[in-house]
Amino acid sequence: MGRGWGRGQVKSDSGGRRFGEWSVLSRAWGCQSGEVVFAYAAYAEGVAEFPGLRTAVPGACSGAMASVLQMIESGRLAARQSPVESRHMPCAFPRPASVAVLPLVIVAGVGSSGATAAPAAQDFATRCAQPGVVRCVGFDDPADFNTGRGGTSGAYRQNSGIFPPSGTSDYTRATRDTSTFASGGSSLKFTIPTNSGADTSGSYFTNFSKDLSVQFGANSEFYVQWRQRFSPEFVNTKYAGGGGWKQIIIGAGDSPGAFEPSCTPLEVVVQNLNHRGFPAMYNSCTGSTSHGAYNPFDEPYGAYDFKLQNGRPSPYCLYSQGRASYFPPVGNCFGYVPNEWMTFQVQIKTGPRVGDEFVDSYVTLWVAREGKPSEAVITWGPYNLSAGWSRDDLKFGKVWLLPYNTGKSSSASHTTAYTWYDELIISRHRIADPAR
Ligand SMILES: [Ca+2]
Repeated sequence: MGRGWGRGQVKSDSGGRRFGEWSVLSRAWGCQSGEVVFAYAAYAEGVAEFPGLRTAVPGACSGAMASVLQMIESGRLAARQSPVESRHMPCAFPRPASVAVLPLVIVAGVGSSGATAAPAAQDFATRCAQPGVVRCVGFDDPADFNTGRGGTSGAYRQNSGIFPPSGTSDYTRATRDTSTFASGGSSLKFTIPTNSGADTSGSYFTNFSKDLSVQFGANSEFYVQWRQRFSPEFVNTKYAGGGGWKQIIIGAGDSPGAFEPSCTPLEVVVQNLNHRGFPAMYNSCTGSTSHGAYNPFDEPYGAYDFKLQNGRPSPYCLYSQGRASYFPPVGNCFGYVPNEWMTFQVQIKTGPRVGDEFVDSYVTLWVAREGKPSEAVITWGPYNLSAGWSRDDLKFGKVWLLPYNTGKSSSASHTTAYTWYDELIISRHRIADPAR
């Protein structure tokens, strides 16, 4: 088994193409003592193993990145997928000639998700009535706001419902709002109070079906669409300590007698990563053979950059644009817009299970502004989604809606913010955009 550092052993492809037999095992980055590293671990299946790295752009240092670096160096990645190495290199932009930079190995960002074109816009009731729809939640029925046994337990061990913020019995932060809604007379409103910790507001969850019969394992395909509205404060605040609020976690469904938490190997998450103001995605709470936990869907681009939303056309949505602006005319990231009902749709198409992964899978994210057609934002794959142990046989079957913000400091004061959800649909087929 040959292994080691070497320029000649890795071939580059800056165009985002899957490259030959090489695959990226893991990628992570971080900051420590003013240095930035990007660590790559790659392997050629059945042939050799090879770790590589490259330098990063300045300004990349942040607490969130540091935590990822710690994950590398603490051995959590190395233990899972030897060999993984990280090395410190000075921040460099553009990179100095004196700093050796290995060419990149690139895996994701191309291929076909097989997603069908969206049908013409339809209202919520019409969308829910389409063939293939497995669950619709309008947040118009009091039962949609099931708080189960109440107290600190909430809807634990139930099919759907609400959790209060962890350790509390506070049901004022995830509520039914009859004054602001996309349709039907009410919505699910989360309040993000000042001085709240990471679990700012609790969560809503639902299984894909009431009898747990509809779940998606290997070689399957499903779509999740929801409407979401953001207060200006929610979009514009960079919460101290926080890694950015989540929008949705799509993860393992319950089985009889087993209540699955939001943090599962399968989880596919949409998040306002680092409060950049636009949705990004990652996979897995545990990692698996091909990649670590919280594996971001950001695609290496050129010699030292990333596409943070790889489905965006030129001028793309690039990490380097953050120094000026991620948004038009500089960048082309699809950002959050306050005070309107945006629409989000995630497609997950799984390939066969191999070991602890659904290999050759695809994930797509579309986003639409209110009254506008949806646009592709992230098109990811072929990619190995983490699947967990075979014996657990976890399948996608549950969604969590929540503004959870990992690391958020409860000692920091911020203006109270709000986000609303409405018109949640889970379907076997592509879901139409909402009609005006
Ligand atoms: Ca509604």
